[in-house]
Amino acid sequence: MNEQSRSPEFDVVVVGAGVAGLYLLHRLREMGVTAVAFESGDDVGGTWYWNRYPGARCDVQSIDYSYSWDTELDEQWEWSERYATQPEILRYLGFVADKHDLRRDIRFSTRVDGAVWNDATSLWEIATDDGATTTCRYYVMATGCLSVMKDADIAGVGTFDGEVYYTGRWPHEEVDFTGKRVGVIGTGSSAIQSIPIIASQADELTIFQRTPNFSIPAYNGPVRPADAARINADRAAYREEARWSSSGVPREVAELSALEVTEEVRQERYERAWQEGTIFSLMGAFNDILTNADANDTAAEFVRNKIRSIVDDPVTAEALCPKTYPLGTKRLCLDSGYYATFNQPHVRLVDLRENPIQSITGAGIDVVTADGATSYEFDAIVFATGFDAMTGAIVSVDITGRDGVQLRDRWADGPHTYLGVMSVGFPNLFMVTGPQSPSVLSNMALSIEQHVDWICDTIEHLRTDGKAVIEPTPVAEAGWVRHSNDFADLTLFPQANSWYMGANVPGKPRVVLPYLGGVDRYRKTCDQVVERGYLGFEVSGEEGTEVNDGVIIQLQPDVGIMIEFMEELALPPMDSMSPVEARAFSEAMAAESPAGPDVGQVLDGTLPGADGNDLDFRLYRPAEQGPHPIVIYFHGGGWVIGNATSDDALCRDLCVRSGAVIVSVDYRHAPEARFPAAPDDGFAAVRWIADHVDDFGGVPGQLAVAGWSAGANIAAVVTQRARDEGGPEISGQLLLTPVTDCDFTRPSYTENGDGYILTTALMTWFWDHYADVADRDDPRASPLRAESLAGLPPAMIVTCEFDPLRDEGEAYAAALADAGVDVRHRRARGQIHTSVPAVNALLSGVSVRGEMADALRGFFPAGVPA
Ligand code: NA7
Repeated sequence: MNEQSRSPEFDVVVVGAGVAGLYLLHRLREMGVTAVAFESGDDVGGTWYWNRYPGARCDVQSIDYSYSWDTELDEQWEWSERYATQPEILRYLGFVADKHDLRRDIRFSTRVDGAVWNDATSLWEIATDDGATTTCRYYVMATGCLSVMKDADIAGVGTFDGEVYYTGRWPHEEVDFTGKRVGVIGTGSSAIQSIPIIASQADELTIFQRTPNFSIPAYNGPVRPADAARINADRAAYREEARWSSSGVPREVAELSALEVTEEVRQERYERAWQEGTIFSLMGAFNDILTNADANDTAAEFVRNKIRSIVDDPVTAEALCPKTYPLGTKRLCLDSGYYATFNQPHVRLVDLRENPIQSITGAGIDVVTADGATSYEFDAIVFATGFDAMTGAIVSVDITGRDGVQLRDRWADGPHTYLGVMSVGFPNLFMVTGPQSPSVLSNMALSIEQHVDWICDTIEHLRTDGKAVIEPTPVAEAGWVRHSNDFADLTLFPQANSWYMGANVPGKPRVVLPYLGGVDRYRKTCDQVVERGYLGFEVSGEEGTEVNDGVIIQLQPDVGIMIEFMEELALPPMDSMSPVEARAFSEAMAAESPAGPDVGQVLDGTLPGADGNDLDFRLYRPAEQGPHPIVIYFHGGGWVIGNATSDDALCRDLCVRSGAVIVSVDYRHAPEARFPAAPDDGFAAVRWIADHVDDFGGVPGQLAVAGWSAGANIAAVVTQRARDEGGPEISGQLLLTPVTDCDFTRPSYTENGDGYILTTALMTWFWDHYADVADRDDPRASPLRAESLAGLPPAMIVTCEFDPLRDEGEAYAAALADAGVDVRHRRARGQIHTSVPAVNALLSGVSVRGEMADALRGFFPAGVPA
């Protein structure tokens, strides 16, 4: 018998008997595998077992925050309220445990202290606090996202002589504050739920607030008839809709920006969302509340005004108004009378930003004041100070993976996971709703089911395939962490010091912990990983090891969404159209695109082309006082489509960011005017503008060129001609995804020739309209083929990872550098040919455009106002 075939005591060990652990046990039993769950509490319930503080409730409606795997439950269990209290949820979980006889597989009052992977046996050895060790093939952490309390990092903790309570570890027996002076530290969800109830009992209640939270009324009561009707009409369909919604609760998806409606419409929507009383309604009122600071502020101000209208004392009201972070980037709270509690005479608020806690004393709490300190005396102090969220429960166990590596060390700079489910170096260890999964930003009950199903299906797959060990690859994991961070970077979440960011725990790395792509996208991705043969995993068994390496999502999140959207539209490919049709089509698309930013002045005019023809131009002048350097810009469109105004948004953006005048000049198009009409016009325009710098409000000697795609090709050619044909002097060239060559055999063509908007077929169509094959070697068509690139002005070249033109752009950057030209090159990760210019449509290109503008400023060291 070899080591690997040694049988473990259990196929699966589960840690935790909360919402996740219970469903896991059920599924595993159904699969016919042996499983045991260790639970430190003496009953089921997990978070609902521990959080017994007064007023504890779910903040997702109970009809949603409930199991869907047992459809009978919906008939057998009726929630008494929209938002059930903790005792009711605990009863529900107990009911489920009884119904499915799950307790017999749970070892209560047993804590897992350590887990060690044994490479020789391919088993986990689980150590529990009763001194026992249990071996298992698969080890599943179903430990919850908010189960390890954060240390109360306050001086003097432990010195208080009165009663001390922690919301996260509330006593099982009833606590009565009648007649007592009570202090509550913290104003998160736990405090906001418990404060009105504590206030109704206590003689005096003092709340110590470090950061105010946004809270909206739960309007709790019986399930609303409309909600009941909706779910009862077709429960299965409702649950399915929830699975494919972004938050795990079916909702209408907002299509409008908060900034594109009138104030009246905005207020009306916010009021409707407020009355709905769910944590998702306000955030979902518009499509940009979590991505656009200005949009967010309209919603935040709405809530602040509500607070001001509820709280009588204006100073207290202002102190309760959050102003230091965007709405929703700290967990939005749902309350039942929280703000109105502050109107009661025996309730007071201590704003710790003004008067920080000095220390906890035997008698109460001392805070620092302008003239020293004030002491508050209490009979009881309640710590509602939160949790070491998402990673705390996982790293609090000594988990030792391959080569003796501890998970907590591996995650010292933040969690590293693949799909939030597994981590490299920790084979067969699964996490339910781990970091970098939607978890706390979604309906947890639903996300738990999805994770449990995925994990159980994976175990089943391994068993039927005769495999025993699964582990993500470093490449797949790094890709997922990057993707999760990319999503976060599109949002306002990083702006808050929240537990989502790990910022509530001193010393914890500051990274966005939950996955922000939504439940639907996440589910689809997990499914795709499976469909693609467990992409990103190494799987092994007696017959050897199979590695299916790769990254599941490489595109920037918003670029991927845009491509999906375009695919859904199923538009005809441009290369199937005539040039006239293609131009009309592209104009129609442009008309739908968001506008660019405002600039100081926009001016339209004409100037002479190479052949006595008129060329339209549009000039964009910065708002700052001129004169300004001038950048002559050539639009994209494969020499066939586009005009002086077709890249309007990009030109505005460049103007605002660089502080230069941008002159977007048209040129004659193919096939009506084939090569070399376009670069001839480009060169004529540059010469003419150079001769009329004053008329354009420019600074003599400060003239650069820029372009995108075929426009960048023209910019590059013009720069060479200016060098070779006696000027004008060009200070720099900014080339965004340029066409530099006529060779379609480079890898970027084969890798990205289909599926990323600009296709090989379309490039072929462009070239065929533009230039005879015999002409394509000409450096005026393929500037990479110039005899020499020496002596050209500084260049900034941007290439995009998923662009057929990527490699020729990079070849040009390399050739320029070889020729001694000062070149800056940025390969934009996860971007496609058309995404960087998509101003105000895609957010991920912002940093690239910022760098482009920086480069422009660098071309004119002295001339641009800072
Ligand atoms: P939260 O939301 O983390 O709230 C904890 C609160 O305690 C928050 O207001 C903190 O202020 C405050 N706090 C934490 N440490 C201190 C110290 N040292 N001094 C003063 N104030 C402090 O935890 P909850 O239990 O309320 O809610 C957790 C989640 O459970 C909730 O979002 C729901 O999803 C369910 P800070 O904001 O850090 O300045």
